[in-house]
Amino acid sequence: MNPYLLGIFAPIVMSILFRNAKNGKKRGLPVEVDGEPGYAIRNYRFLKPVESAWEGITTLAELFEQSCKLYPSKHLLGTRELIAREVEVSEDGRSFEKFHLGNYEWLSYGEAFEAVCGFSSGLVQLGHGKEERVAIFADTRAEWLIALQGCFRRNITVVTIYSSLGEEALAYSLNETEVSTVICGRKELKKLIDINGQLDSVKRVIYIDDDGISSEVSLAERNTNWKVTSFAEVEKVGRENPSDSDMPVSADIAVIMYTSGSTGLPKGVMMNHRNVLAVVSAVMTIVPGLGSKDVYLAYLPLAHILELAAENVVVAVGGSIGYGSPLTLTDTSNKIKRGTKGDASQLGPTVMTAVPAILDRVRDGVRKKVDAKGGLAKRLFDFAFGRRLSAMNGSWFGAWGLEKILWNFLVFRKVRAILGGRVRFLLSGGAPLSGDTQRFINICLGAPIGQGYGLTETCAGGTFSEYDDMSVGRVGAPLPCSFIKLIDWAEGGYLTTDSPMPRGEILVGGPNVTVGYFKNEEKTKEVYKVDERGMRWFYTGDIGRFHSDGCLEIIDRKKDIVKLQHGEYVSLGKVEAALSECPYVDNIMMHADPFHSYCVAIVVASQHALEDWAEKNGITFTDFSELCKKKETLKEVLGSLMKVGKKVRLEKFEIPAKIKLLPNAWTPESGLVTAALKLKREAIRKEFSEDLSKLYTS
Ligand SMILES: *[C@@H]1O[C@H](CO)[C@@H](O)[C@H](O)[C@H]1NC(C)=O
Ligand SMILES: *[C@@H]1O[C@H](CO)[C@@H](O)[C@H](O)[C@H]1NC(C)=O
Ligand SMILES: *[C@@H]1O[C@H](CO)[C@@H](O)[C@H](O)[C@H]1NC(C)=O
Ligand SMILES: CC(=O)N[C@H]1CO[C@H](CO)[C@@H](O)[C@@H]1O
Repeated sequence: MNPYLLGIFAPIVMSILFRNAKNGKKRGLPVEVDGEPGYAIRNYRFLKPVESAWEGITTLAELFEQSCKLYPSKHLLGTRELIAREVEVSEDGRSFEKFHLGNYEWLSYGEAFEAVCGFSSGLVQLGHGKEERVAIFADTRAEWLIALQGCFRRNITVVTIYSSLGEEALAYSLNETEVSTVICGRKELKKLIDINGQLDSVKRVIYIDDDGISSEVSLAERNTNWKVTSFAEVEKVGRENPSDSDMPVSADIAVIMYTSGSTGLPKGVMMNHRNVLAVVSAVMTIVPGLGSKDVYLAYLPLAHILELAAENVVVAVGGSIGYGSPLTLTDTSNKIKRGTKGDASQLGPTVMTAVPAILDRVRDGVRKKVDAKGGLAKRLFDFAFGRRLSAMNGSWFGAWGLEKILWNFLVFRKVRAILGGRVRFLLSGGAPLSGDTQRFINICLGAPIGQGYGLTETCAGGTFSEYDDMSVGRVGAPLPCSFIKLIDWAEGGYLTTDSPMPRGEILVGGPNVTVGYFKNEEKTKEVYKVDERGMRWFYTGDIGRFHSDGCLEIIDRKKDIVKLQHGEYVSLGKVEAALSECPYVDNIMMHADPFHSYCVAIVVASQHALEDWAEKNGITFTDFSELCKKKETLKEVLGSLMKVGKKVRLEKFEIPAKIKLLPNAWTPESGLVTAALKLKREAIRKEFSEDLSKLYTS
């Protein structure tokens, strides 16, 4: 047969066969207990939850040592050489710090193992006691992983803290865990010095050598009674005075991970080696063909379980980890000197993790660039994109086979180059990814995205949507290390007997479920429970439903459901999602309580939509915040919300009766939304408490 014809027809035939197979594929199957199905749902490939993918390996320390012995001369940890730090001044006179970064310099597995053993022995020399805890409070970098593994070899529990955590939360978590040694970088050292009066238990600080850190070091030496040592020094002393390792067992606590609670102070989630190893084993089975050829770009916070698990997965298979940062990721990133290379194009990663906010940014960046080019380039892009989209939608007339190759070469190759051109798998987690962005990345990068749903409390275990599942909006079937079960939540109107799909609160069980909250028995008992069959479950507070193929979809959040005065329930999240379709809404937070019969909302106005409306209707104003206060503006926005609400069939009591319009967007810096741009309800309620009560009284 003519090879060209084969090139066109084979993919079409394959796609038909595949599509049928995919549609019928059950990815989650019922767990049968005592012959009774429907107890919980498991991954279709594994009868029992996976605990360790490697025989005889029960801790992360053993897993690391195994890889170092298997791949001694392979690259493990890569860090970019800093060529220069420069200050660029923009046209409007503001100055920006820019980096000129060079090649990756690598430590092999063998060298990394020596560094880990050195650091581990160095801790002993420094006087760090056997049962004391270490905190790592630093950006993602090679030293972070070395320190982590160094601690594991001594059976030391590591406390992790987000580097963006506020002062109060920082002092609280270090104090609660009685940390005696803190490992930090330059800006973190500065924060520690600021609150040193509140840190009763800290005795030693190990700083990672950073350009210009010496001023903070001398400040610490003058103003605190900490013993301040550099990372390199600890490692050197350890190499000169090696001590035997003191390996943990699988039930020993590996990490206490502090997560910001939506209310009040952070909570420390205790994870043992068994928990993390189960998740590492599970993730390994779901990334297709992961092996020692893979190169991983690490830039998300290691204080987040997703990144910690991902890096340990790469170590487990003998891959390489190149370090970067969100601000130097691409050639056009904020801190990259113009004309030099970003981390991705320098490294050429094959596997990456991402949070939705970053992928949204990539998408918007590409769209903007294409729009700016305009003309033929834009038309070509839109055409190619449409052709690939209809192929993805399952149409035979879309761009398959040779046409796909053609568009990839002509159009999407340039987009792929943004992330180095070699990415073959993307792992997304932390928040739900919009279907639109998922499709965009699928098409432009030509790389599948696996999406995870999990929480710190479940050690990132939960569900995972597989790369060949082309549906959007669902979070997939249980991970091989997890069981998932739904239970009735009658108050909210969600029942496991609902048709066509069972609905209810999502529970996660399996070896992945963590030990509980540190020093917080009460809260632990509230959300971790053992059922009548002896299985331990974490109560997520999320509401989901199971599709017939065993995949989960998150549909609501328990905490966000409020009962009104007359007993009607309002799901704040659902209403917000529906009303955000209103053109005047940039962001919206619904508010309801049991003391009133109607809802109110805080709305961040979309500036250009409102200004367009004002112009068309001859409404004059001097600045946008004035426009937001005008009676007629409020009336217009309320009317529009009503219209959208009716269209999507919201109940009357679900549509806000009164609103407050805000002129300024909510950003993570303002503390009102998370880094993934999720609403922080408590913070917003606090900030606008006066406005909210006015809405109910006026
Ligand atoms: C590891 O450390 C913990 C807490 O310090 C201790 O309870 C446990 O027995 C240690 N494990 C081993 C194997 O020594
Ligand atoms: C730290 O903990 C001690 C008791 O363990 C307490 O007295 C002190 O107030 C705490 N400090 C902070 C800043 O929380
Ligand atoms: C693809 O399918 C989605 C819904 O499943 C639809 O909204 C969209 O218009 C379709 N796109 C094309 C190009 O067929
Ligand atoms: C600590 C914990 O949650 N252990 C559970 C892990 O999962 C197994 C089942 O595979 C349970 O028996 C344990 O209780």
